[in-house]
Amino acid sequence: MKDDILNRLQFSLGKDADHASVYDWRMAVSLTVRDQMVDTWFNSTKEAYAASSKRVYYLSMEFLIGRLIEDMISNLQLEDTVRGALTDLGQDFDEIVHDEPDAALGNGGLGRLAACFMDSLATLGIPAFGYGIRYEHGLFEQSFAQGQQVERPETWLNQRHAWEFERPEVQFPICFGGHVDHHDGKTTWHPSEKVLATAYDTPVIGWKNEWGNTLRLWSAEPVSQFDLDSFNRGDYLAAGRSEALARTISRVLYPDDTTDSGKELRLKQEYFFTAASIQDLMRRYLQDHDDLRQLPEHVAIQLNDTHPAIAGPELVRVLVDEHGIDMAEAIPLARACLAYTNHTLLPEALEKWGEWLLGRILPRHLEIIRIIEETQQREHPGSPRILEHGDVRMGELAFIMAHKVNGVSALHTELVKETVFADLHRIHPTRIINQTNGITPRRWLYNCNPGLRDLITDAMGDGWVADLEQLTALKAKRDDAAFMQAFQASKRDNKAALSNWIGQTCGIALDPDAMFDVQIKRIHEYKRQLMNLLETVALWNDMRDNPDHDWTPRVKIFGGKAAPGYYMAKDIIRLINDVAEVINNDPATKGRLKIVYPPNYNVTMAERLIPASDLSEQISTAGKEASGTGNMKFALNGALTIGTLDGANVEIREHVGSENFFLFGLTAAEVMERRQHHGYARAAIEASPRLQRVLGQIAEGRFAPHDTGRYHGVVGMLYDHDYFLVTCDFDSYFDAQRRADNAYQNADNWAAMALMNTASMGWFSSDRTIKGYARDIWNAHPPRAAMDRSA
Ligand code: 26W
Repeated sequence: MKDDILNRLQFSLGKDADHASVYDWRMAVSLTVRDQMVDTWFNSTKEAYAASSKRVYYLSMEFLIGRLIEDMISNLQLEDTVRGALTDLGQDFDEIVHDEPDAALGNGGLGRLAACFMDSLATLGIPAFGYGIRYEHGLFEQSFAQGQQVERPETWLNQRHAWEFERPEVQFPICFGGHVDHHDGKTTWHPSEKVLATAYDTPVIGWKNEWGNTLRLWSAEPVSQFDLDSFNRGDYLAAGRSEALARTISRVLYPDDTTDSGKELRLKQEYFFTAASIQDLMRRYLQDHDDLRQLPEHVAIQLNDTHPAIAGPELVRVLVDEHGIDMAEAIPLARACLAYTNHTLLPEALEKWGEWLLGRILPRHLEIIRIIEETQQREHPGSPRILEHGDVRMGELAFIMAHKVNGVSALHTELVKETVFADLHRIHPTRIINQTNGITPRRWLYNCNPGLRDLITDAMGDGWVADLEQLTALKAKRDDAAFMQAFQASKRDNKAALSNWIGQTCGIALDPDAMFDVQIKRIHEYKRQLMNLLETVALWNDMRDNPDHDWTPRVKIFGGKAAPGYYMAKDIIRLINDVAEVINNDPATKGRLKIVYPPNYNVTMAERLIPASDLSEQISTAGKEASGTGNMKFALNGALTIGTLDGANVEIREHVGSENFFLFGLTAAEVMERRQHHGYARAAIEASPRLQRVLGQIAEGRFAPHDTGRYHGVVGMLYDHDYFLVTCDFDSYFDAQRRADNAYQNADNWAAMALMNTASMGWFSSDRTIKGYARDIWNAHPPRAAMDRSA
């Protein structure tokens, strides 16, 4: 290993050890490790061809990968080897690992789920491709100026990306605009604009390097690089115009995670990667097959939400216009290949494109959508329409063009059947199924929590890493004092390490024995960071009013970005920082209460915060969080959940036991019922003196003395609107927090509850989730029976 690293340093980086920077060492290590996986990758591809296996194609606008270096090293079981080699070379493994920028090609839950799924598909040995966009700029960098979020372009590609292979030979033309003409039964699309999609491949190697799949990300390139005539005329801007325009398509990730921007460029991004992916999978299929009617036997396409829903019309277009299959046959043929996952019920997140816009950008597709609509209406008169009020509704299109539609938690799937797709569910009663989300235990325990990992592996071997339900064996350790001692110590060590990091990065001193209460996720009103903040102020008031009480010291940690155009979310960020400024400098509650909000929350920060957490905040308004996956990561790492009966919280509580979960709040049904009562917010506030006092303090500018009116909007919203029932759940939430305080006072009992969480989270492995998709949707299997863990 040592020689290989030095070799790469010399011949790939052109550096000798004495002059190498951390970047150089990281690249040398990464390239050396990458060398070790290429065989597996090649052999897997060959095996899939040899077995003419069915392939899974996971189409997603987002892959929230984070860093890859640790994942690659541990999946190849090379950690000790690399650590040893670097030590011999006088280099620090952790410093080198931390030098890698996050690949932040996603907004939040949907993007991270796609990344976890890729790891599980490879670990299970199921032949698969992830298809997405190679954004030049991922999710923006967040910093705070006077407590307010500031966005700056993210720059992960300013450095070479060690893990990707450019594939200049894999390039497809992508067309836009123009018009369509029909001559004697033949349809021809005459596009007005064309760009090229070039592939960049990242190998996805499973646990223990047994199988390798590919993440293929498309980058937009101009058909013609450079307009020499304009240049010679001195019109330099014109010379580069077509290039700039083409590259715009894969320039940047849209930072909205719940609001449909409706922007033309977003539609072009969605079609760009979808069309490139379909051309690529068709090319691969036709290499070994010539009868397209067998396509569904060999191709399973999963649509990660509606963002790639244009795949339906695009596949039909290719089958009909390029392969001469009859429209009436092409539609069911395409449907048999396609499946769609819904990740949200929020009306503003359900994509719909103006018919005029979609018709202008994709004229042939609008024609095909009209035919799909007619076919659906003919086969199911009165069925909900795709085309409505001049809009193309992508949810209805995805549903109608999919043979299976799934929700991402048991509760969410029921709500999908009862609300957003109720009418389509009545017409197609077997199409909607549930596949509760999961997380990869490789990244979210094995890599991010080495202390707990080693404790578990010493106790039961490492079988759990690829078979997480083995963790149930840990329940027997509850009465093993030595084990429980070590279990508590590993959490304490993580908290001490985090306290150091927070000290360095935020300049705030933390007490590692305090309860670390953490809420990390995108900022959104339905996730109710505001309710957490209000409870914190109420606790502060009580601590000041009752200084002699034996308070459980509490550290409130927030992390999360707001979509740049989401002003209420930005006000909530500012309020959290303003309140932190006052409370953190209040001598009356020094050592008892601290608020920390490290800027630029991302995957790597989650890996740092979650292993050091005691309490996991999963407090969304019931019926609004489709699943959540952070909730699973916390529980797996021995944090207790305070939460509502929402999304996957319901199933987590069923698995860990209600006695090991701090439940509060209205249920989804009660939320719907309460909304019928006009003035429910005011009534709730009047019924809660504690809440009233807190809202009064915020409204009068207690946390913004130089701008007292700063939060009139936020408080006014709670009194007059409060759509997410913060006011109605506040007291129940406050009481649950006090129950957590009391429980934390008994460290051994808390540790026992934490152990029950870790031991009971095996079912929430994304390996289990992917096995469900493979069984119930894709009918896909690992070609290598040995790896067929679905048996
Ligand atoms: C069109 C803009 C846009 C972009 C992204 C709308 C909606 C989205 C995503 C669907 C939002 C998202 O990330 N949803 C989250 O998906 C997770 C994975 O299934 C769930 O665990 C979360 O509950 C859900 O909010």
